[in-house]
Amino acid sequence: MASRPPLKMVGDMPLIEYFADNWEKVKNFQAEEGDLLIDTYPKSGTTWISEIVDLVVHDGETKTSQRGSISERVPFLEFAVPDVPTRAQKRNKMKPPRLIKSHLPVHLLPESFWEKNCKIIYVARNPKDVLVSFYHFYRMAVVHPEPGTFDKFLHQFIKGTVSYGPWGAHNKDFWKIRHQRDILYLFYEDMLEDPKREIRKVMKYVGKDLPEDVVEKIHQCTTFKAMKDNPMTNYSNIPSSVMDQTISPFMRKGTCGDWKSHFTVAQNELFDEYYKKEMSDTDLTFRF
Ligand code: PPS
Repeated sequence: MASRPPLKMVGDMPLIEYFADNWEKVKNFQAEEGDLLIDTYPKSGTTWISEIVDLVVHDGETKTSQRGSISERVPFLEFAVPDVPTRAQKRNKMKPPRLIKSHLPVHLLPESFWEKNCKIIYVARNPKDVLVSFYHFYRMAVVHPEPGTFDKFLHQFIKGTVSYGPWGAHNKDFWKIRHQRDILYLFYEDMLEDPKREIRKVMKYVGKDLPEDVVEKIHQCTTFKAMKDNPMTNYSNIPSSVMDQTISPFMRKGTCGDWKSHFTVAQNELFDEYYKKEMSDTDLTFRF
């Protein structure tokens, strides 16, 4: 496959070129009543929450969660890459509740999600760890442009010229409408702090009352180690010509605070300035 094409604009958002070329289909996607959308800014815990939600809606049944890779069970709405199945056909045949993954911001989501009042689970993560995770993802996934140095990527992230655009607006826009649209807004750092508490929030949101041993089982199946070792969740099914996990594994660190081993003092000061400005018009806060 042709690698590292430049990002292409979709409206005001820079996007992976292959995804942008598939835009008409994405825009016209017909969500159905009962569909549940998992939305995040990239690298915020999408795969983790997807596995949790799939297990919760299937009552913690691990046989069911082993029925296919995470991209088959929770198809990625805007995904389109040569040589990798899009799962769109499979998605269209899925029985409700269909679980769908997307990284699209509020203003670019297909209208049908709002028209059909679909449930939405959003996961947010502190932007320093998002940036680090995204940088390593750019390095290993050739659908992105070359990231260059960490410093160059940090400046692009601050400018909002990375794939899916600015981190701040993405997180703030879902935060703003979370009550009005009944969105379950979760934080990666909370999931690390008390995974079972967050699993119970998902259960409540999707109307499941599962016994304690099942909650424990879901927790055990969705630890970083379990998901890193599980071929259904670690993306080992994606050809190495697309995602080279020898450069950086998809399941990389799974922690809070890895940014401290990447940022220089000057980069941290610059980023803090950006963060302060970005968050001056919201009550949304993050833990680092
Ligand atoms: S993507 O490509 O945008 O869909 O990536 P996404 O899944 O949102 O984010 C990947 C980061 O999430 C970490 N991860 C986890 N952390 C803790 N526990 C579990 N179970 C887990 N599963 C995935 C993954 O390691 C990436 O973060 P980094 O910081 O790079 O390790």
